[in-house]
Amino acid sequence: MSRLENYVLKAYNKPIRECSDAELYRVLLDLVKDLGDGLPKHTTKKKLYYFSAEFLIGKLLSNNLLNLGIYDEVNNELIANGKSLLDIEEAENEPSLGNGGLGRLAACFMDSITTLGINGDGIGLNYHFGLFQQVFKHNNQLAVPDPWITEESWLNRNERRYQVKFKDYTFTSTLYDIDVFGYHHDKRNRLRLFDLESVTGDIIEEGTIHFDKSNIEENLTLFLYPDDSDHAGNLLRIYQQYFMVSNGAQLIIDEALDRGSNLRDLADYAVIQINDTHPALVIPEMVRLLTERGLSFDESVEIVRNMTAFTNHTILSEALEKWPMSDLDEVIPEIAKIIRRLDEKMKAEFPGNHAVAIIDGHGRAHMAHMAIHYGFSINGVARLHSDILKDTELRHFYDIYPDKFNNKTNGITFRRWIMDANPELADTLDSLISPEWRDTADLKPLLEYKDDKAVITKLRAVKFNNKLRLKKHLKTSQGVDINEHSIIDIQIKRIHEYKRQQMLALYIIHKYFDIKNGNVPKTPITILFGGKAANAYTIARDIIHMILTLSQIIDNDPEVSPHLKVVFVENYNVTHAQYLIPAADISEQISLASKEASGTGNMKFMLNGALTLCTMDGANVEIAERVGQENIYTFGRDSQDIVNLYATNGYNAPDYYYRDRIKPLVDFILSPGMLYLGDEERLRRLHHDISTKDYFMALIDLEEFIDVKEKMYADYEDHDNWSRRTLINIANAGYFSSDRTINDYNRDIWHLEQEHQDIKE
Ligand code: Z2T
Repeated sequence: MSRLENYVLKAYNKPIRECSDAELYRVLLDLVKDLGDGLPKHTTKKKLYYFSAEFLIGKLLSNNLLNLGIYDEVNNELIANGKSLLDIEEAENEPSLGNGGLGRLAACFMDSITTLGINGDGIGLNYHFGLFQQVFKHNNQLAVPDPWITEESWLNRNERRYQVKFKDYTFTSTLYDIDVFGYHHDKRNRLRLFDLESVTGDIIEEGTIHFDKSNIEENLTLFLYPDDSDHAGNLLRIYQQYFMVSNGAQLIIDEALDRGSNLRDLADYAVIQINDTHPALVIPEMVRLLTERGLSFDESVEIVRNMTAFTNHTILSEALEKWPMSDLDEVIPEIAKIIRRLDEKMKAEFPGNHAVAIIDGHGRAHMAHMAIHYGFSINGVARLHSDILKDTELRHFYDIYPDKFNNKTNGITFRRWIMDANPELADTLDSLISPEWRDTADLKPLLEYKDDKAVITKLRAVKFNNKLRLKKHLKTSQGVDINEHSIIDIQIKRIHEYKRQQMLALYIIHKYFDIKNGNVPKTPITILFGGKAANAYTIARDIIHMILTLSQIIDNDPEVSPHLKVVFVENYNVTHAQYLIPAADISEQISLASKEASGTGNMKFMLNGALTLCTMDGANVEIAERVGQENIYTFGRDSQDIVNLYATNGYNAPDYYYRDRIKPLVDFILSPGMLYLGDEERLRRLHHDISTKDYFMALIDLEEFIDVKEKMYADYEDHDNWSRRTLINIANAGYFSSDRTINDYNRDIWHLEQEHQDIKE
């Protein structure tokens, strides 16, 4: 009897084929957890702690089976019994414990850390409600709570508890662990998610996200903040952050003592990577804990400095956290005191250098500044971004600490983003270049086939099958029909003005006019958007509304709809991404240059054989460098231009709005058809914003964008050459494996030994 049959029989006393998908999900969950418990523990002295407010892990079942090396075995057995893993995974809720790129990066990193045999845990919070679920009603985004935790889940209750002291409360935490398995590796790591017993979810009214923000006891870990690099935080956010880092710091000390540390040598036992500033309070907290245990302040500060490294993920100033000292005094007065001492210490060392102060002239504490002074490393997430930090945003810090600055270009885990999301492409690669790429991420050998007609044809067939799979998925998930023979052109990411979804919408208006004028595209075009807007970010919600209304106008127009379709995927998340990305022909990476720190969707599309349409921003620069100008479409002002325009106030939206090719497109937002179907207030506000302010300069690159898109669609008609270029993109994607990124972090920052004990099948 097989392992699975055995588990099923024990649980339900019946054979596999008589079980429901939900029953099989439960059994597989138990089976994987038991397998995990049987794996050996790490034994190294030094351990990594990756602190992050977000871990956007996505569904775990098939990924865990894959990493444990039993995916095929289990899948085949299920198929033989008339079941399918894909259907079974429908029973799993997606844990959406992240907003976007930053949280997903943390999840990819945990996969790679474990796969590379590094002893490292993730430290975070067990939010009872993940990022809100997006529902469209009357072409508007509504935010509905996401109670993702069910009776059976990947969470394992841990008996560890810690006291966390605030001015008005002392809480006792609870801890939940989620196992992280490495691919072809036999030692697991864990996500350590701290929680509070008194948070129950009872204070949520059915279907709303309103709750009593002053009731800290009942809502501290209730919600993930729906912010993606904008909008100020508040007291509850300080509560969350301190709760996370205090638990994490206590855990580090306990585990280090267990492994033989005497605290003076703590930096030999632990290294902390802080994922943007959300966990920066770990610095004063660790100082507090060490001084409480008898070390001097200066000694403690040096230990903490030697064990803490900081990653910056944005230059948008709204997202650089600055806490009013008065707020810190109100919530965590002891920590506020330590921050004042850290500020004095640094001011004594750099007198008169106001640009690098922790506490500024308005009494606000700059979390990034604290993390740079009192850590040993600061890195950006793509080469261009790291250069901008050095030259512009953090240049005063670069002047005093040149050696702390380094770059770590982001990456993505190939386990989820090709093996799991695109099995047909993965199998095709196996047959062409041998399955070794699954361990090395080396796809370069594929280049040998770039002029092989049969291979090119095969890649095209794989892409078509993935379009069919997406078609089926969209039909069942939102009742939408797409044409599998159309060009699939996708922009999926958080909705933000700097990412310029509004610019793509203006292109669509151009195309709509063009088709009305009789210029029908040879191949029909489907443009898909996906992404959530922070609910308080009005203009972002207006952009969603505009696109939904526009798509309705196109659907209703029989002259246009056979040639152009616009779909806004509802509730975009990791699960949807895994269907969308493999089906794409065109990857839209059109942020205003200098604003997108890296991007990681760009890498996922490239790996899955889409061609990139992009500005020279974030990691797009490095993608272009690797594939060569013939295999990518770039346009628009470069980051130096844009940085200069901001510095000199040199952009004036009306200069562009009144151009002949632009004004009719923007004005269509207020056309009778749009106003008839849409919400006048939203449309007027958006039109006014774009034509008078356009803070993120959607209009500056619009004409070039239209021209390059037309060229791209025309080039698509040379099918063989197009597919040949997708092959070149896939072959050059190896650099963007997060295994490479993590190797770089380890070589330059963490210096941990890797335990190599492969469980190769
Ligand atoms: C986020 O997803 C990102 C940056 C943030 O700055 C916050 C959030 Cl929630 C505070 C993104 C960047 O926008 C993106 O360019 C980058 O690829 C990603 O982080 C991972 O580094």
